[in-house]
Amino acid sequence: MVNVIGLGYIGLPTALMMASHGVEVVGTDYNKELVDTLNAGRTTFKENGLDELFRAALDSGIKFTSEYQVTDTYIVSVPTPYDKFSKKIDACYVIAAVKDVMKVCPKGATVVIESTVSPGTIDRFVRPVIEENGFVIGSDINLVHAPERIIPGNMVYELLHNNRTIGSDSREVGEKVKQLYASFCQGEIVVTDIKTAEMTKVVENTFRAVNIAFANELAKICRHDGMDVYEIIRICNMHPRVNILQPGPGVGGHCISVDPWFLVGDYPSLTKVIGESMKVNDSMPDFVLNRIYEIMKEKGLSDVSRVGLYGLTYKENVDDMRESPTLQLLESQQRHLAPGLKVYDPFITKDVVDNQYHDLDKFLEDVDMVVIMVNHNEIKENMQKLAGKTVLDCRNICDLDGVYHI
Ligand code: SAJ
Repeated sequence: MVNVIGLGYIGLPTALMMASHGVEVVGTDYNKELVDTLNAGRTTFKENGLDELFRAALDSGIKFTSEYQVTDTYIVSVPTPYDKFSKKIDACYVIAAVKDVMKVCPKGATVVIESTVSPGTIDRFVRPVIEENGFVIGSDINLVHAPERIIPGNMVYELLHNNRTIGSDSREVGEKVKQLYASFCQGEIVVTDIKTAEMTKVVENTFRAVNIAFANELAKICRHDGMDVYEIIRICNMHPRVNILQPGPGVGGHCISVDPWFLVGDYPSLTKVIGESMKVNDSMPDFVLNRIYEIMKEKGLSDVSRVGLYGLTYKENVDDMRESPTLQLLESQQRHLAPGLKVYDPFITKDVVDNQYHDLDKFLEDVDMVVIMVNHNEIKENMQKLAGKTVLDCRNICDLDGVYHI
């Protein structure tokens, strides 16, 4: 039986996927409310195909609880934030989860860390916890790192089809865990050592962060000198060896905006490109805010409270607001003591910020300028409703006349 620890954005779909592919699974989370919601037959976030997967897993007998189980395999999938000051990984949740696993796990168990961690984290923080509990790693407890790679918005498909990496001290243990993931994963599963697995995961997200930062910097250059960044990127990407990502209002989520900082925190003198890239991405909400004021001036608009931000989540078609550029922009605007901007997002049904709307038509009635922050399908489908408004399109999805860009 597999005990999946942490039933958030990664742990839950992973547990469901394994259960619906014939693995006996118990999901554990310290958040009792979350466990109650799952036991009441409801998922805790929106994701393509998640509800269907949930039902299949329930039919296969998955269980949810707050208790750690006595079993032979544990998958730890808890958040790994970074310390805002040192930029280093904050491994407290991983450490706490492994400590709790140690209280119940029998000799011979395998502990798989799925959470993204910086290279060396498992050596520095996880091994000592296991050893302090009197276990010898390799003979009493097997330790494995199997970082997840799925993208919110397409998690279920990617769980099935993405290639995976398994890091282990021993090839035999790595191969055993590979078989477990192969119960559902149709991609190639590479077995390597733990530190290489740690580094590859962080490098993948850093590569994407640096590429987005490059696009964001191009957007700033092009804005400065009146060039069309989207047309330039489109043409450059026709070159067989160029693949530039898209500029945007900022980089959010718990991954691309977090993981590269781990490297900056651990290797400060060696991460010039990465560090500067993260700063460029972090500067984008302020860049958009300045752009709003610039456009308002040009259009003779003086009432900031009649500007509306369309989109509150960190990216399209998800209900996840972690590190959302819209939230960053609002925070920055509040520092200017200006009246609040209005906000609407079809995916956010609870009240989370001031001046938030839950009805698109009412939101549009109350604003003269709309800032497209996220490329939700719903926004694309309702684009005609923005006709006649001043529109700042931060995602290059609006084809109305006279639209402004970042
Ligand atoms: N963004 C841009 N321009 C782009 C692409 C993205 O501004 O061209 C922005 C998005 O709007 C969003 C942020 O970047 O705010 C991050 O979104 P994302 O779609 O790039 O990535 P995440 O954070 O949702 O998921 C990433 C993925 N990593 C890679 O593609 C290398 C996913 O595969 C990982 O599993 C995930 O991080 C993770 O959990 O680590």
